[in-house]
Amino acid sequence: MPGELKGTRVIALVGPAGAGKTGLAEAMLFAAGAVDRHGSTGKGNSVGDSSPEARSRGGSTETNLYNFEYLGEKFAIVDAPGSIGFSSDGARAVALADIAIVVVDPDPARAALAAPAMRMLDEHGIPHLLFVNRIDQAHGRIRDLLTALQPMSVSPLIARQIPIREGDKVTGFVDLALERAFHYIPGKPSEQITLPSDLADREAEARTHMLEQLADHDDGLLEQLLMDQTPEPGTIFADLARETSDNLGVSVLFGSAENGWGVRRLLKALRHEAPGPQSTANRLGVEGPALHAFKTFHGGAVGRLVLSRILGGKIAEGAELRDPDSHAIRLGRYSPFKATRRPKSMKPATATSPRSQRSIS
Ligand SMILES: Nc1nc2c(ncn2[C@@H]2O[C@H](COP(=O)(O)OP(=O)(O)OP(=O)(O)O)[C@@H](O)[C@H]2O)c(=O)[nH]1
Ligand SMILES: [Mg+2]
Repeated sequence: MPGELKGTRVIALVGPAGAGKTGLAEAMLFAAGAVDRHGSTGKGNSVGDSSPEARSRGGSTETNLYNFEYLGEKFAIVDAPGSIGFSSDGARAVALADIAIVVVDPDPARAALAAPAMRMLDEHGIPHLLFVNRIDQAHGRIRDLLTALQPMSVSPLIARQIPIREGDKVTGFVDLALERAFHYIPGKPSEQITLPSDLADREAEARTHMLEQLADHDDGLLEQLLMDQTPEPGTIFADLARETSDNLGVSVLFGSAENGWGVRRLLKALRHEAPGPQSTANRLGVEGPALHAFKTFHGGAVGRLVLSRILGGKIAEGAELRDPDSHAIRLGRYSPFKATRRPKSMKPATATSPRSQRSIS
């Protein structure tokens, strides 16, 4: 499309405190090759939560920002604190994201904790997925979790995977779109295996349910299903992408941030299905270049540092901007968001000059 905005896609991680958002960001950075060690917030060696406050509290106290490239495409992550006392810190940045991932615990008894995040995403019309984390600790059925979560979502939840279990433990998953089974390997990409024969009926039932959900918004697919034809994977993935971008359905994937399980599958889903900056510009009613500030730091040698996302085109240093009340503001020094590295010091990113802007564009 001519004039379509391209560039870094911004992913927000939201959900209850302790669900594993900062851990998932770490796992995504590691799986994408942005960092060479898979740290953990539990062990105090994660890229995010590097401030003394977050380390001693054992949870995020402010929003962590990261960026990475995956298979040649650029992404930034906004990792918002889940704890109520700190949740306002991430709200503005989350509202500017192209897509959000709601990170939840597999225990249905804790499902209600995801309600505030799900409500906020629905209210703002922000496309989102659900990632059921801590699958290494899951005991119950994912179906029961989805039944508990569904009332919190305006759109239907679409299970895209079913678990493979050995005894009580989840040891892998079947991707329902690809009809491929994978076995988790700690610290390594999952290995493809043949679909366990005892899962064949369950897989067929779950896949049919997923396809029927997609057919609610795709007459061609509905016709194929009625005629007992097997749809092409391309059709299924295009429908899944549209369900997400148009807020028609919420894809559900699962895994374990701590073990890196299901994280490459999640990255691939984001790569193929996350909407880009143009959708967000449309959602926010942005026409032409606009700078959206989401956090301001004042004081000391820093002067004023404004973290912002630029949408709608380039903005030069020194440009005159208008605030929502049409007051003129001169843009100071501008510094693009630097590549994420494991922090050497415990300090968050700081600016080098007064009135700096740091932007994701
Ligand atoms: N067993 C297990 N533990 C996990 C997993 N993911 C995260 N954890 C642990 O859960 C705890 C909380 O993880 P965080 O990533 O800090 O959670 P968070 O969602 O960022 O929490 P807030 O920042 O407070 O909102 C840490 O001790 C992690 O090591 C997982 O997949 N399996
Ligand atoms: Mg966190």
